[in-house]
Amino acid sequence: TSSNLPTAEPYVITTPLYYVNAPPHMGSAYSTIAADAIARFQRLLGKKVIFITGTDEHGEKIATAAAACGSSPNEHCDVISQAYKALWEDLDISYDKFIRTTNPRHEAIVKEFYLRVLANGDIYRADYDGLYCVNCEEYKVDEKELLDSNCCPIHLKPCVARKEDNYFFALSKYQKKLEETLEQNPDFVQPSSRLNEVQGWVKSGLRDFSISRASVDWGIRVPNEDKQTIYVWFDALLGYISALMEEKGQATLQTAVLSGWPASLHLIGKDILRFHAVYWPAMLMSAGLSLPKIVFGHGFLTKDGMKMGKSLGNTLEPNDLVQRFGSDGVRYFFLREVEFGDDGDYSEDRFINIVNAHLANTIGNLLNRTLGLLKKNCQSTLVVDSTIAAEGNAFKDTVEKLVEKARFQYENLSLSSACEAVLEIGNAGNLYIDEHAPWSLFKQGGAASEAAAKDLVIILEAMRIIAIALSAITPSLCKRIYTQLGYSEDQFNAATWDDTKWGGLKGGQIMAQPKPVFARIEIQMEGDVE
Ligand code: ME8
Repeated sequence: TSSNLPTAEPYVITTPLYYVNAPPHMGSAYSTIAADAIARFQRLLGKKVIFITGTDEHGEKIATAAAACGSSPNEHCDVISQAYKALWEDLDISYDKFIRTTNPRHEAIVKEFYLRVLANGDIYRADYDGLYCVNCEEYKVDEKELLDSNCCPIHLKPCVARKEDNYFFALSKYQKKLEETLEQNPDFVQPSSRLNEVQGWVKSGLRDFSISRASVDWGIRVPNEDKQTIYVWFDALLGYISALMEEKGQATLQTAVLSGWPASLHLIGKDILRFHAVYWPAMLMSAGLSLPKIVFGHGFLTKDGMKMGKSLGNTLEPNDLVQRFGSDGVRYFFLREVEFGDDGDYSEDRFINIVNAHLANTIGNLLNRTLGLLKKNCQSTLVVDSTIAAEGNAFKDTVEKLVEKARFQYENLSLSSACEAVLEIGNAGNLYIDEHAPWSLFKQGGAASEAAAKDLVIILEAMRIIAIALSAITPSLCKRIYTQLGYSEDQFNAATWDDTKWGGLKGGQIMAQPKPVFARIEIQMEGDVE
């Protein structure tokens, strides 16, 4: 029977599990938007996607943040974790699992994992003496990386000298295996410039790292120890596995792993590359679990050249952006404007220019003009199938090539180029309508009028294809386009990448009343009077 057939491997994609020391900012939103676009694209391809996000709630940094607000750590985590969920809702983030590391089921998984690594002989006790950055939650082993007065180069705050009796993970034992892994799987770390960086770290020699804290109370207890808690990173990374568990049933590594491990893609910022591409694979090897397939480290959103972040306080407020410009504008701008993998700077002028030019003009305006003409001349009804309308027409070939290009770029995680390819379809459509000028053909009547009616079908078919091919980037806008074309929301939700093939629109299909799908952002100049 069908239930005995092996199920296809799911596509498991993760964002970082964000610290709840402060509410989300545009940097956290950026990673999540990118992950969402990739998840949506994979769903279009027909994959069973498990999209994991969540919050990292233990450790010194969180305990300090809670105390500063006068809350208990638990209350504080509830509030901030909720703020993440609310923003994801406003940004149309289609996550499947939201894991909080204070979930008791996650804690059970962390302890089981710790005991496995211990049983494998990779945990020992020793004194640690070093410089610690609380904002990174990391001992700085390489003091050359620090700025003057032992300041952390990312957070610009002095690292503090710490001496503790801790448990250590024997990372150095995995040096050779990690070198081999990186050599044999050059796709493991992406983009490739980051692979070189990781190989450099590994080759320069790996040092064991401390995985417990005697000085921190807000954390998961080390099994059979009452004085030490597990280091946040030895806890949070396991969230990627525990998130896979069902809400009920046994909380064991085995059940979680069977639900979809290993991850297909960990999407992270380059600040936490060492944890994901060095520590995590070694931890997994020690516990006898498979490695994720790809770790992609994207760049930073910067402000005046410095990483935008909660600790520096130089952030851009995503809620504010969404309220002013809408989720589609925000998603589109960052995915289109920042070459995925590189750093990118935000400027409001640029934001408004790009979003208006691409979404309001190239796409929105073209759709609106075309539907207006169809209403006026054809009672909003398509005169013929789009396949017939496009017979022998080179425009169709152009669209097909661009769709192929977009797919290729999405598959390579080149999200900006994917947007570009889809927008090219819009540009081609604008060119086509301007060259053919159906509005004047309709005035001539007869055969000219028939040709004009076909031209409208051709443009609208291109719009339909855009609505699917861009739906991973701007889902709400694309849904509005699709329903303007006379489809239901359910039909939009059920569309797959196969539907980007030319020929979806059929003669007789009735379009909705034309109304703008994307409102131009009007700039309020300083000194403007209402
Ligand atoms: O590191 N530009 O959480 P975190 C782009 N809890 N992306 C940025 C960014 C910026 N300016 N600032 C932050 C942690 N990010 C750990 C992760 S995972 C098991 C534990 C994004 O809240 C980027 O993805 O500090 C970065 O890696 C992440 O937020 C750090 O989030």
